[in-house]
Amino acid sequence: MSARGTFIVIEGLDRSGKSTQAGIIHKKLAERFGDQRVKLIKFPDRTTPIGKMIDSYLRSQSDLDDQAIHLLFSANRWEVASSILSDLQNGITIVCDRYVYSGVAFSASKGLSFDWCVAPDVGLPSPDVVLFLDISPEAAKLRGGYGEERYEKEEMQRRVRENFKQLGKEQKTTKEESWVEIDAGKGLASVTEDVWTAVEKVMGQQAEDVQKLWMHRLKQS
Ligand code: Z5A
Ligand code: MG
Repeated sequence: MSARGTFIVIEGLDRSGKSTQAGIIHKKLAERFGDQRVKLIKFPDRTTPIGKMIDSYLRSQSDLDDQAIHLLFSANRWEVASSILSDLQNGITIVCDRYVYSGVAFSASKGLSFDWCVAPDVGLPSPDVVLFLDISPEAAKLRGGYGEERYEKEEMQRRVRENFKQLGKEQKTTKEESWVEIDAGKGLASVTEDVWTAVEKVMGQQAEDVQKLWMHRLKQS
């Protein structure tokens, strides 16, 4: 059993229930280990100066080149990377609502190359598990429809889903961190049960050192 915290990432399509599940896991873990031992974080973090630029872009209140917004999303993670690392090392478990996988899946769906999209996130703290909430764009749409933000269009969501699946495939090959696909189209109780089963499986099983994400990609080039 490792003394450091576990880094749990929740990813998935829009309306797949990421924020709902992140909240539930955070609550359950806090009940089990205490409030001080578990933190809930979310990307984009719209509260920082970089996050405010992202928020304005997502609401179509400002325009940016695809490359520029991609780098801002990554910088928004780097600005808290050292605090994630120190929390994990201090035994705090982190539940993270979206991470690098959203970064690559969304930007690549706009036509940027996969490798280019991956590069700025290389070296960030590596999650111990990625719970990918999978849902068809049609089923997601039934959950109140897509909102008003820039990427909330069915066609784009379809391409984003393919990109997530590609990342999952690569993850399984490299075994760098574990990728668990969860059918998020089911009812809330059933999805919650599947998510909790996956969380319980990884809690405390991680290596003592936090790995740096996707470092093997640097060695390839
Ligand atoms: N983005 C990016 O491009 N690059 C990056 O690096 C990052 C993000 C990090 C904003 O993200 C955008 O940023 C996003 C990706 C891009 N683009 N889009 N589009 P965001 O995280 O701020 O988006 P959000 O609006 O907060 O979350 P969401 O993805 O749309 O929703 P969700 O968190 O997955 O779902 P939810 O809010 O938990 O649930 C949605 C509804 O479904 C709600 O009414 C629930 O009560 C209901 N629900 C939940 N679970 C169920 C089940 N099982 N059954 C039925 N109903 C359910
Ligand atoms: Mg959300």
